[in-house]
Amino acid sequence: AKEPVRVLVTGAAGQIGYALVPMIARGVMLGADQPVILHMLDIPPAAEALNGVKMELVDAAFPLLKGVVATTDVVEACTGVNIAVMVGGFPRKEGMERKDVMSKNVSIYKSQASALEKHAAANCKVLVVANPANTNALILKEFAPSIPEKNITCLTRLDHNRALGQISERLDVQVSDVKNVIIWGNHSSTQYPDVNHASVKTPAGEKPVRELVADDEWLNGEFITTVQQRGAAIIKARKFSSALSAASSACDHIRDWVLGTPEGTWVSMGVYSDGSYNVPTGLIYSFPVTCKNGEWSIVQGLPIDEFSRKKLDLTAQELSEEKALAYSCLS
Ligand code: NAX
Repeated sequence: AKEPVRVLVTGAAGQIGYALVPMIARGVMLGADQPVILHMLDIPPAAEALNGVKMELVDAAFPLLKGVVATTDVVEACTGVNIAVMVGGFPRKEGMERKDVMSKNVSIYKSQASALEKHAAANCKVLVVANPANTNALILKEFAPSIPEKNITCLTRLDHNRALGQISERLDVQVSDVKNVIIWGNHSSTQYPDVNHASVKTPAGEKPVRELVADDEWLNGEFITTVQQRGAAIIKARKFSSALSAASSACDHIRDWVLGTPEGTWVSMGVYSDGSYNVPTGLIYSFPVTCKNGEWSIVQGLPIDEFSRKKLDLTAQELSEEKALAYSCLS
């Protein structure tokens, strides 16, 4: 039998946490043959609710779940973890300045970076979900210098999956037959959902999405804004932000990273830029990646047209500004 993998979920008493922990305990993230021990962290005001989540995990009698740590102590939470899913953060409340929200999250991610660096298992893989996701991940990277930068990522898979969903609905095809969309850049409304290299499996073989949709106006307009603004549309409809789709996409992100992407398929992940596609280094930016043997690599050599170039640069620009704002909170 396999040794259990320890998975940390921060903000585990929140909405995404509540959807995510049962998925992990059922094997959705790491496979149906992989036992897990869940580490759940939240802050003291949420301690009682967190304990309620722990009670429900016990009550669900998940065969793969070999233990649960529920704590408000960041050191206890981080000790020995192999995977860390960082969902906890400070939300933007009405009337708050961007700088104030950034400042709260910078201090959270700075201290959690140190705890992970000191106490997590060697080679721990980190996924930051909490917003501003790319910049929180960058702060975590800066303050955990001994964790390899390849191990620190942020979630743009939800945006990627939203793009697949929109194409599938538009063409009335199975979502599993659509592949290789790309989310470039920031997990924000400047992200660029790109279908220029995406394809659909048809009885006549793989066909480009652009050819099948045959409506560049929609693909360059409404499709992009729908994906960019989907989070707001969910809040409007549900009165709460996306939770089940965020949790499911976080599982997809980790599963593909650990177990690999299928041959011929790529996914989107926020990773530390190495300058590929002339994206500035020093940013956590979403790229198309393939994964093998527990490592991601950026898909190289895709042609970028002028329309796309502008959009790649715009979202990079926003990330540079967020980075500057985050650094101004440190001093
Ligand atoms: P909730 O407010 O329901 O839950 C957040 C939880 O984090 C709360 O239980 C809170 O007590 C806890 N928390 C706060 N500070 C903490 C700290 N220092 N250490 C540990 N826990 C802490 O928010 P939820 O809807 O679950 O969303 C969580 C985060 O995901 C938010 O930042 C949200 O903006 C972000 N999202 C990111 C997405 C992505 O694709 N990257 C999509 C979904 C979501 O909007």
